Amino acid sequence: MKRYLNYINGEWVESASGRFAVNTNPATGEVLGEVTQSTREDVDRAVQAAKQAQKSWRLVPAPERAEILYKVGELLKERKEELAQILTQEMGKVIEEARGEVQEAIDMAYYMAGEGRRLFGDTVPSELRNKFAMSVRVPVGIAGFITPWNFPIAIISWKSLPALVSGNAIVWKPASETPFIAAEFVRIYEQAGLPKGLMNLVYGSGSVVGNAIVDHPEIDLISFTGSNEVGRQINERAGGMLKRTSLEMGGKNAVTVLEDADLDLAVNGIIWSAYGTSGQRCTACSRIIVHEAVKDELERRLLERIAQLKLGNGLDESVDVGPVINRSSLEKIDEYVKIGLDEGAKLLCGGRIVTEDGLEKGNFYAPTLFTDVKPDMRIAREEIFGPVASIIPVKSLEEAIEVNNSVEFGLSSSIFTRDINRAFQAMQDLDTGIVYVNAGTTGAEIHLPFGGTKGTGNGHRDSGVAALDVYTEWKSIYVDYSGKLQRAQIDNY
Ligand code: UN1
Repeated sequence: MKRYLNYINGEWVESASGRFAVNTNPATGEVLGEVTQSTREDVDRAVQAAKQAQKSWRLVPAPERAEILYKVGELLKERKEELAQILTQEMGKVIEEARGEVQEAIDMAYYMAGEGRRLFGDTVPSELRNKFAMSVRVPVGIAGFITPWNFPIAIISWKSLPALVSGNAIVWKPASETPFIAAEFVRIYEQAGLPKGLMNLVYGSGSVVGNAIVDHPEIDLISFTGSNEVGRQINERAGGMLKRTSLEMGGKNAVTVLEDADLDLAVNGIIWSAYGTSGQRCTACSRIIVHEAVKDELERRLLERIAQLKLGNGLDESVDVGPVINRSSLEKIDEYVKIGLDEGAKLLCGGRIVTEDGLEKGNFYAPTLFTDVKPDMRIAREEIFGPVASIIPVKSLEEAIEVNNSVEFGLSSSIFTRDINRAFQAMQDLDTGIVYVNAGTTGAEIHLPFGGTKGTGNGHRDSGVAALDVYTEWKSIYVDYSGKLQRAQIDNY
């Protein structure tokens, strides 16, 4: 059986705990290998290595650091197909989407490598004569990463590439469900020539390894993507130590379909964003807010399309919807369907765990659609993270926006309309970090900021140039070349 070990200070090492956890394929239940389970001491060793390595890394010119990122991009590109296969086997998403996810990491590598020659600060006039003023970005120090299984290579690329190009070192705990792709990503850094100690991988549970990262006094910042519940705990623990936290959490994203929309296009956008990745994206569409004039027609077309979706092992190119990540997720989704039925929502299709056609060994849930859902029902407010969408009828654009904004999350939203005035009204009033017009709620590109308002995050952004704000401190520098004491705010007035 394949064994996966920690990567600390440039060495693949087993935890002293001697414990291993098995990793399985969610489509087949097959055991893929086992993974070392770490302790607080392992985290501390990783932090000491990171500290040592960061001392010299911060002095390496950023364009030189970026050379390694270009190499990472090249290696990812060369190994794209192989990485996509690994990703599908341990995470379950269909192979086409897995390729897309690896591409997201490639894009991020080249984009952040370009930052090596930018990392812009400001040069501004001083208010005094013969005095020079500028601000530069400097690394924060050691970044602790806790990342999820749903985008196991894209999300770590959003975090690690900007962190490294700006001169930080990393201690990373990947999700327990996706350890293999994590190891491959680290191997790519290794092959690209990243100096030892800058990228440390520590496997284990959130309660041991995750907490050890959050609590470690020498880790300067935490970047986390995952559930709200865990994000809040992290923020409380880290907040007391005045650590910077960048949190990317839940979503309850809606597609709004107005009465003038191109319905075929809207259906395509909804199917892709509600049932793609089996609904396990933070950006997934889980609410469909529809103008009552087109509700029946939209339902009819959606049902027709859902009936054609093929469930199965994501390695099969003809499959549209893969499994969900594990048994407990399957049960949680099923529980939400029961809650929806109890609340009086009307089930149009799906609503069950699939056990036929040889799928019984995997975690398959039938694509599910509810209608006549009220905005205050739990299925319309809470994140389900599975292939379940709810139709909520409304009478106007204003009502649609109100419903869209009524949830605690604010990640992504979308509107289908042909009316430019109403499209702009929506862009202005939809309270989410990402807004799409005439496209579904998924598909963010890496050179734009990724993140959300309200309960989705705490004001930071992953990816885009905004990511640099997470991994750098501003240093303001004044150079007085007048040769005398000049007092700001005094001598010039
Ligand atoms: C996520 O679900 O956490 O915009 C990330 C998208 C992808 C990233 C999703 N590019 O759907």
